[in-house]
Amino acid sequence: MISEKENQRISKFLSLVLRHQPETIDIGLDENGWVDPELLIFKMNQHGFSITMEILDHVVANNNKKRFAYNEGKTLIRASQGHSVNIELGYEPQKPPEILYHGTAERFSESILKIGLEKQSRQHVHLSVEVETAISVGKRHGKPVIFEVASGEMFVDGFVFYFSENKVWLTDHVPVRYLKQGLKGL
Ligand code: HQG
Repeated sequence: MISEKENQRISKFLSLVLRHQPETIDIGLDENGWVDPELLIFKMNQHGFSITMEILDHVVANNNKKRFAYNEGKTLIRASQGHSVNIELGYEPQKPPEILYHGTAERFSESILKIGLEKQSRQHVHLSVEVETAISVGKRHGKPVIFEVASGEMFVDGFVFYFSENKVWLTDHVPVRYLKQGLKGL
């Protein structure tokens, strides 16, 4: 169908327009982040891509983190998390596991240990069940460090957690008292 390289190129561009800058191709997202896939294809093709519904299906199905999802009738498409644009994902609050992980770069540790985990430009702080996921997320920013988050305790204390369709845990802020830096053996 398309090469892995092309798959990644389209996927990266979809992340850009569906999470951060829909105006790049002159589309708007609705209040829940959705857009009509036909319109998305049309606009992408006006901006140097050559994609079809089959290709979009392929990218959605084969994305390594399942970043994009259709609604039930496949009349809409959106990114399942990771937005910096202000949209309401509409996930129901969920009880998280006792421990979750956040991977970041060493140079951010000092600030994180002072003020906790902030969502920065995104809409949520992103946490994972698997420590391996946190390590690879941390590596994107530099020399990785891992924080263990006492998410079970946070939940008991009234903090709200969401679980995205592609299995990323989301919350607004993690205060320092729920954080523990480092992992045995890392
Ligand atoms: C750091 C990827 C200083 C935070 C992943 C992170 C994820 C602080 C950076 C998703 C801080 C923000 C999100 C503080 C947080 N002081 N630095 N107080 N609080 N930070 O990219 O979590 O591949 O916005 O640790 O899988 O790295 O894009 O967030 O290093 O789920 O689909 O500020 O992106 O998914 O960076 O990554 P990001 P993230 P995709």
